[in-house]
Amino acid sequence: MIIKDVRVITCCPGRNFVTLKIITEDGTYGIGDATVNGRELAVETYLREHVAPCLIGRNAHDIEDIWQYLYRGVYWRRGPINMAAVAAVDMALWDIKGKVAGMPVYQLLGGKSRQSVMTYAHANGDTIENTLDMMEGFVKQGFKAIRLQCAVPGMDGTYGILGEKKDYFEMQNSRPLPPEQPWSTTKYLNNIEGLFRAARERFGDEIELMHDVHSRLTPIEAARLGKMLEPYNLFFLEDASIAENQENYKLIRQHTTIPLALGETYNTIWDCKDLIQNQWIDYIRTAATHAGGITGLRRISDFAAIYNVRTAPHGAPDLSPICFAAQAHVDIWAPNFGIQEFVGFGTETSDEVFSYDHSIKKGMIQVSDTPGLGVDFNEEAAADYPYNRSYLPVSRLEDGTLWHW
Ligand code: CS2
Ligand code: MG
Repeated sequence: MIIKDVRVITCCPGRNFVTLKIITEDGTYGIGDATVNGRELAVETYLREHVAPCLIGRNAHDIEDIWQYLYRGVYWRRGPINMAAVAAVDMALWDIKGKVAGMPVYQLLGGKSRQSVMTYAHANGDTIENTLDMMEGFVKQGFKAIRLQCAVPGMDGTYGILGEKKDYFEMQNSRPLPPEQPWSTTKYLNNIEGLFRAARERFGDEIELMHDVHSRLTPIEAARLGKMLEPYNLFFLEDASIAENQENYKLIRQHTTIPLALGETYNTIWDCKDLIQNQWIDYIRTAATHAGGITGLRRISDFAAIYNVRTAPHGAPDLSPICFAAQAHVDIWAPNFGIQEFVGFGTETSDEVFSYDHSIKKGMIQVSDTPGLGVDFNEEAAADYPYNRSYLPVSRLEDGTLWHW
């Protein structure tokens, strides 16, 4: 299975995605996702100029050796660009191995630990009522877990809701430069409890609830929020505070029993080592695309299992359907799987470019049995959607200080 060709394609069917295609001598190919939101061309260039030439002539079956070659072998370890490239190669090689074996990737990992994969949907609204109306739609579809985000009164645009358009913040429309949004911790903390109180009043105690703080609180503020939300039994509180210094979570943990989730921006097992081995978190949210592919996630998952930490992979729309497929295989295998974030398979235009054999029923992913990852990429269709520079917003405190977004 000698690698003969490596192609990198960046397209924008509704939002930007970087896709890697590895083709072997006999024409078998595998695909991987290398999207780094807002920095797509950095990873595209890295893959094309630095990684692709090193892959030609290697045996596509040597997934582990190629992973180590691209990680240890580059000297510059870790980092989002490097690790997204490693991830894309890794996914593509697992895809090829599955196709050659005639098995879905989860079988190669050791088989299923469950029949389907539980997900949580996102309800975002400009008011508590609108957020809960959106939640009702998901409850009717059968989702058993919902993340709630609500605009903060008195602030123009909040994480989850963007400005007057009230569009979902993740959708890159036309943003030639990063939009700026104000942030007030005081206003946020004065309002957030009302959202969860109203959700429990309207939907009862069985539905699982989660919330993403997007790292905007200091550790002691996060501890206060955890205590405040304890009565509403959240499944988890995500990114309550920045954890560049992982010890921040020791402080949060000392004050609250709310389950904590973190890790969507982490790139390797080393980034989550202290959080996991000190049991400062309950869910590790590393994504296949950003933490070294299926090989990276599998390693993190096994390490986390020792400390009773479960997995909850990042599933935002800036991860392509290829990442989604890769994670679905890891999710159905991982003995310590927790929950999968799910915001749909994509948009109408992205469906022209990506096709997938996975489906969702009542909030549960039915993982494909197609050999490989069960996802495909149409290069011709992608050519109709060229790259369109776009950025995530940035946050500023009301006095102008740049804040965490
Ligand atoms: C968010 C992300 O889904 C989430 O939990 O935190 O969507 C995040 O904003 C984006 O992935 C950033 O690229
Ligand atoms: Mg998040």
